[in-house]
Amino acid sequence: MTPVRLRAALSAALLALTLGACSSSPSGSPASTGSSGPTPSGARITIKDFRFQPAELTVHPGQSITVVNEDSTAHTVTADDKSFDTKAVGGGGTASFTAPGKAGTYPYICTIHQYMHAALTVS
Ligand SMILES: [Cu+2]
Repeated sequence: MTPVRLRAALSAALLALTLGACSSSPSGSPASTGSSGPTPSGARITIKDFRFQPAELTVHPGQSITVVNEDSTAHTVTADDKSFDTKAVGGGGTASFTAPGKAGTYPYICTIHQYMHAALTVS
């Protein structure tokens, strides 16, 4: 091997090393940080014993929310500002509504039992 060829071979080897190091560097999966944000899907409000559960629910704008009435009497999920209203959901019944498109906290009540209240947060 002539010195020139040797140098060429060496630099080729170096190049390969460098490329190898590069391509195998930080291409790992972007560590999915178990975001403790709002549940993206399957949002649900359960009504039981004249109470909304959870009392505070956070959803995305426009998200669909299922309301499950586990009581034997009818209830409603009605925003104070009327931005959503399931109307009466019969005992054992299910309804759904769409969260407002605007971020904010929306207190709501059951219009039949107005001491029942809770809040929906859109963010
Ligand atoms: Cu009620």
